[in-house]
Amino acid sequence: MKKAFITGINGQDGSYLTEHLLNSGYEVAGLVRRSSVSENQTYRINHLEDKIKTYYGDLIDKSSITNALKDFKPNLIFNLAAQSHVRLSFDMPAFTTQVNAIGALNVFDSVKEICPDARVYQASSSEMFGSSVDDDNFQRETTPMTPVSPYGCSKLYAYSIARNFRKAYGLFISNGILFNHESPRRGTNFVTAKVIKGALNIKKGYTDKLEMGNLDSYRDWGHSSDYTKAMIKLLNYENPEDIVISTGKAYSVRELCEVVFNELGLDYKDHIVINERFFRPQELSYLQGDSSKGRKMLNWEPEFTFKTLLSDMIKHFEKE
Ligand code: NAP
Ligand code: F7E
Repeated sequence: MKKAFITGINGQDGSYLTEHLLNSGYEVAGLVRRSSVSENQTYRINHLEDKIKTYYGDLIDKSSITNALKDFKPNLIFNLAAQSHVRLSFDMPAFTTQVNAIGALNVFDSVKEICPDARVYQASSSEMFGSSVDDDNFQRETTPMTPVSPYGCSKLYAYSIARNFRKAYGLFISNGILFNHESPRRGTNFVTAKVIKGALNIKKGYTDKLEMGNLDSYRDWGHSSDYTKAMIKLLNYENPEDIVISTGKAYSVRELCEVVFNELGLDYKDHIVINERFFRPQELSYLQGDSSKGRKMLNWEPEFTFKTLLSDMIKHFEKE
């Protein structure tokens, strides 16, 4: 049986990835940080508790990674752990860099020492493109990377050191350059889940306002369940590769608000209040991914559209 090890197993992507891997017959283990309220931290994977093995550890503590790899002996390693919130990366730039950049280096260095034949997935991000957009309004594998946040800079380091370890030491490390992806399991301080929760609270009469930041940025939003399937396909591809995964369609945050509020019979203009607190010191204005290389290579297509993604999330948050 093939064995997969996931850092960030209890995150949004980690939980979907674990389900897909178990359904395909993999044995799965993952790294979980120590938390003072552990039952809240593992809510996304509690339903899988009996089927997986977890190790306490932290990307900043390399010995915790090497000990887990020595014990579990995986064939596949998915490095998903990160401080993944872009605006918060401006408040915690050093911590974000320690976890996302040095943490990734700790993973690759551990693989080199303990299991150099294992295949490694690095969770790279469209945030690495920053202010670069090709003339046709898309970002793709060849688009220059000019990140505009501490998060984007930290992910660019991890992406680059992954490529360096691939060439220098012959390790099988692939970068999945994923555009925004959401789900009912998305953290509620990311914009899709925040707008949906906020609109539902207004509909239920709990409040009348929702405070938001910049409504004029554009994102290419897909579903985490679709994107985690692409991660597995990427590690089962014959060579290590760097590929973009996206839907290819961009919408503004304003359009997101319009669709969600309309769906609930509300007008977003009556309820949204702009608060500077939610703006970033530097904004990434436009993301739209061209994933034609990955679609062809991996025979992958997303099942969810922008509208069905939002419906799936609304249905979930309505029950809360
Ligand atoms: P997420 O829900 O925030 O999950 C992040 C995971 O990393 C959580 O399990 C978290 O554990 C863990 N973690 C954080 N710091 C850690 C540390 N120091 N040591 C060990 N584990 C740590 O993020 P996601 O949406 O699933 O994203 C997965 C990965 O893809 C991340 O690397 C993210 O940066 C990247 N990515 C995401 C998107 C997207 O749109 N979702 C797009 C491109 C790339 P705790 O619960 O303990 O915090
Ligand atoms: O913001 C705007 C905000 O925080 C999206 C992460 O998964 O994708 C994600 O990063 C947009 C931005 O995601 C609010 O300014 C307006 O333009 O949902 P977000 P993100 O920053 O794009 C990338 C690819 C990753 O890799 C990251 O890990 O929405 N926006 N008002 C707001 N955003 C938030 N969070 N809250 C607001 O009130």
